[in-house]
Amino acid sequence: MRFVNGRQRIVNDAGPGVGPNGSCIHKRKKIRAAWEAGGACKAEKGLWVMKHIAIGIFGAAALGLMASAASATTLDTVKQKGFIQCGVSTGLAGFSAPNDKGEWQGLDADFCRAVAAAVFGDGSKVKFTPLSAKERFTALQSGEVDLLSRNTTWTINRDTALGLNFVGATYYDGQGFMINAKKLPGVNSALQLSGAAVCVQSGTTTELNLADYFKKNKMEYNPVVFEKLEEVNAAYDAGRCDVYTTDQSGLYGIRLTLASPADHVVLPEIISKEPLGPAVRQGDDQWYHIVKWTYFALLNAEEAGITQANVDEMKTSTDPNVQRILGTEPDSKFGTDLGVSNDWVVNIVKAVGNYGEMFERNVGSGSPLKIARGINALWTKGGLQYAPPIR
Ligand SMILES: N[C@@H](CCC(=O)N[C@@H](CS)C(=O)NCC(=O)O)C(=O)O
Repeated sequence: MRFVNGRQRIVNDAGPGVGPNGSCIHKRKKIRAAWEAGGACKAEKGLWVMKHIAIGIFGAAALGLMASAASATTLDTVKQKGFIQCGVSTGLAGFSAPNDKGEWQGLDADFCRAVAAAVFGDGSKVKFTPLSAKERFTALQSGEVDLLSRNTTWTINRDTALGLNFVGATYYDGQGFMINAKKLPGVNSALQLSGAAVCVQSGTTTELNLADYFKKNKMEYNPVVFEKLEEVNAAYDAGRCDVYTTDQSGLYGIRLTLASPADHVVLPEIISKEPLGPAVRQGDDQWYHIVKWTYFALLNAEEAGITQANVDEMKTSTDPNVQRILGTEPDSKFGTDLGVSNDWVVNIVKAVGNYGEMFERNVGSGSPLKIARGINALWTKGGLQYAPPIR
């Protein structure tokens, strides 16, 4: 097989992750040097000492403020501002993308609404921050967003060194390849891709798995790397690379946005495990539990047959499991133990439906993507989606 794009073209390598900003340290050093210089001048010595005392007092006050800000939980700050700031993608169909009215739609966007419904009883109390792959972790670490719900793979590095806590896998995925079948007739396996130019987004597990896969199979490839999704999509659509690789769900979403979707086929190989899920910052157990149990509530609701349409009716159910889930059993306190109201699951399901409904509406049969439930079916239906009980 001869590939049209056989030349090495690394278009925009994002490089390593963003570290802490050193410019403040530099500024602080400069200020200190200026103070020391002031201290050397005899006439200003008294003033210098007074200034240092004042700095000490203000510094202590500032530290006090910082300490109280640090001890304010995410739930407190979210409640105070009245909404959840949710980090999403810049626009990936099925997961998080604005519609023509500018409303964010998709499985990840709806998960943000589910958390808002648990916290506020109102799924609309969310603001969305679109983030590229490279920007997403800094946005969560710095507190710019309260929650990252952005087709992000749960890995050990992200769960430890990056200071995040993943709450689970809201979508079990794997990495795949897409080609333009008109341009590459006869290619029906990724193992035929040696020598190909491969479009990929930087700052992703995709980039790393791609290297592993070609190395393991002793094949050559030319990475064509961009930071922004629209750049990768445009390059692939313009035929600047032979192959597009990302999470398989992403390929189906991206295919819909291409000039002629029907020309493109997703190859059968899945080369990695990509458990995609929401993540929060480490160090705030209560918030972690709220987000984690929102996910489990969505699954438990589906398993118990509680839907957006029947949730009000289900409130009168005498089934003890349904009563525990919906907070209708006498002396129910699972919600308040979590830090939300006892009807939190009622509010979640009213806002977005149960997990199955969210799946079908956004990526499944009710969506243009038409992805089968597959391994994302409930464990009771042979899938991997399994939640601990509400009891
Ligand atoms: N799941 C992988 C890949 C996630 C990813 O960022 N994929 C790209 C390509 S589908 C994407 O969603 N881009 C959207 C954007 O940058 O807004 C990861 O967590 O590293």
